[in-house]
Amino acid sequence: PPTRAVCPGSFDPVTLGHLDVVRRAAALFDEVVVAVGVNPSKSRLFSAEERLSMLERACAGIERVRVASFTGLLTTFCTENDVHAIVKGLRAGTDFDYELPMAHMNATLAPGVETVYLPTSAGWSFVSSSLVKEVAGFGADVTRFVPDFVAEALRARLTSGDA
Ligand code: COD
Repeated sequence: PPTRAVCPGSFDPVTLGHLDVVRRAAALFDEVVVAVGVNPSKSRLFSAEERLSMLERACAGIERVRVASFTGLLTTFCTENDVHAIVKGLRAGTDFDYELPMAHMNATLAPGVETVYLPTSAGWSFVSSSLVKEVAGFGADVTRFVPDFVAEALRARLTSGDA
């Protein structure tokens, strides 16, 4: 049977670090679903619809990748979509400390769904959605860290006064 993995995240917004992990996951599995977790109790800069449409545009050229969103548990999404692996990127030890309990929890909730970690590519090791938002908010050029249209969306959102 085909192997199917999920790359889950908040993607608020998608960065070139995320896309690097997605591309590398696509080389390892038959199909990769990039899934935006929608948690209405968390405040985000971009709405779920905006995050999804930015991801769709960013992933359009990557073969064997599709984009989806989910509410509720990641493991429910995995079971319902016949996903066998959860792929996460690790930037530093702090990512590992945050991710390991989630891997154990997810493995307990959905036995058989494995979590697979990919070490960040060195060039993206310091790139996170939150730092990109912070420096973009101070007017820095973030086109080195996110797709051009995401940089434009950040500029529009962070200078419009409604952030
Ligand atoms: N290089 C490599 N990897 C990176 C980089 C980079 N520069 N930047 C981010 N990543 C990786 C992150 O390590 C992460 O694996 C992934 O990309 C997504 O990152 P974010 O920040 O967009 O997303 P998170 O960490 O906020 O996503 C959290 C989830 C939505 C996956 C999580 O909260 C979840 O599963 N929620 C659903 C509810 C649920 O099931 N909860 C119980 C979990 S046990």
